[in-house]
Amino acid sequence: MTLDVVTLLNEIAEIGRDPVRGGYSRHVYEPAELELREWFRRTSTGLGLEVETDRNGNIWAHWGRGDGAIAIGSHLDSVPGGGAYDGPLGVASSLAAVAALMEEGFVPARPVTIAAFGEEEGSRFGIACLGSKLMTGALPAATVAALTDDAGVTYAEACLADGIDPAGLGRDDERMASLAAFVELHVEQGIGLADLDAPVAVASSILAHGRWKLVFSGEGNHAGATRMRDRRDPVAAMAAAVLAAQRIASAHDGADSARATIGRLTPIPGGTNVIASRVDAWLDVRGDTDPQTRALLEEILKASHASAEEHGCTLEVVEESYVSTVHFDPDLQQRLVGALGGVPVLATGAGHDAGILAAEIPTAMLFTRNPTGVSHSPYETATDEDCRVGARALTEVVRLLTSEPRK
Ligand code: HGY
Ligand code: MN
Ligand code: MN
Repeated sequence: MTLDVVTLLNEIAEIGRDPVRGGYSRHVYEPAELELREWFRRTSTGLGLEVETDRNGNIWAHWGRGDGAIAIGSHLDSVPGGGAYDGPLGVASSLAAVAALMEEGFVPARPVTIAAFGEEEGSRFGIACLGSKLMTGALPAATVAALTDDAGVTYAEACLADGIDPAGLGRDDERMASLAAFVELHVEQGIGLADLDAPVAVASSILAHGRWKLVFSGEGNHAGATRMRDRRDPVAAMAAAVLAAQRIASAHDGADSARATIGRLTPIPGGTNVIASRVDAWLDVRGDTDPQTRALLEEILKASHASAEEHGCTLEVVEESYVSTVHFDPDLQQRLVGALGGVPVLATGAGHDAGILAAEIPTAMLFTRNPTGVSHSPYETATDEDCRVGARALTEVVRLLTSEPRK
């Protein structure tokens, strides 16, 4: 059976469209993401793969069973108002790659398994890569089970929607021992390949990155009756922190990579004629190394505390997640570059499940060209031709890695 990556993406093009934000909102265990899970299961079964949902909510489609497996795949969930490619391109390319090898009668000397990891974006529960972090034990099961979404639903409650028993969450030794390597294909989330005029790259590294919740507290009051000098307005305090983050990261983002973003904030209670009593803001900070990222964070937090004080407010900071710089396995990188005829090698500022698995097993990534570099936006794009070139590259990588029997 032939499966074309573009046709596969077209099959899911109407699932989870967001009429308000534009693009797609496919949040883990919500109806759209559940529909994508069913699509992945159905398509995999149709291909003759054996489908299994693990106890951490990751779905696996096995071509052969046993140890020494080569895993490929990505995720199906999106950011709020995200693009069509971030995640699903990797899953669809994996299905197309396996179908192409089956079609030509290739017999892999090792099992191949396609993974669709759960809650890669952290859009519903705040922390990214929950499926892979649970599986590797990078996060304790109890911590994940207790996370809540905006409506107060816990992860433990939400995962029941796909039949996951929260009692089974946690490090999956057996599965980790069965995997020899993981390769994640992803749309590039930058302009590197467009600049190089090349369709596919191999990844070298991921920036260190973390998320911090900043709670600015002041005094709720009346927008008309409260004199300006009497206010303790946390929104004003937060606004100065946003500008400080922008200024401080910009000053470091040159030869080194420094990124700081506040893209999500909630004023409480949130009325036009109400001075808020509190604002929750989430700060995303990234850098080349742990010391550089921590130094950037400290500088931003210093400015944020000063801003809170200036406005008569308090500031509480909670680290919600942190992942150190990832350097992908150099040997695997070189083997992939060689098998693909010398494609470019690129670093990325975006986090991935591959970055979590890299701490445990040889891991690599392929990037498919993104002509504008835009991602986490409805305007994320890739040409049909490049998607097909990417899927063929992944096919060659699977062929390479499964041509040698396991030792
Ligand atoms: O946030 C990230 O870097 C990723 O896209 N999850
Ligand atoms: Mn993403
Ligand atoms: Mn992604």
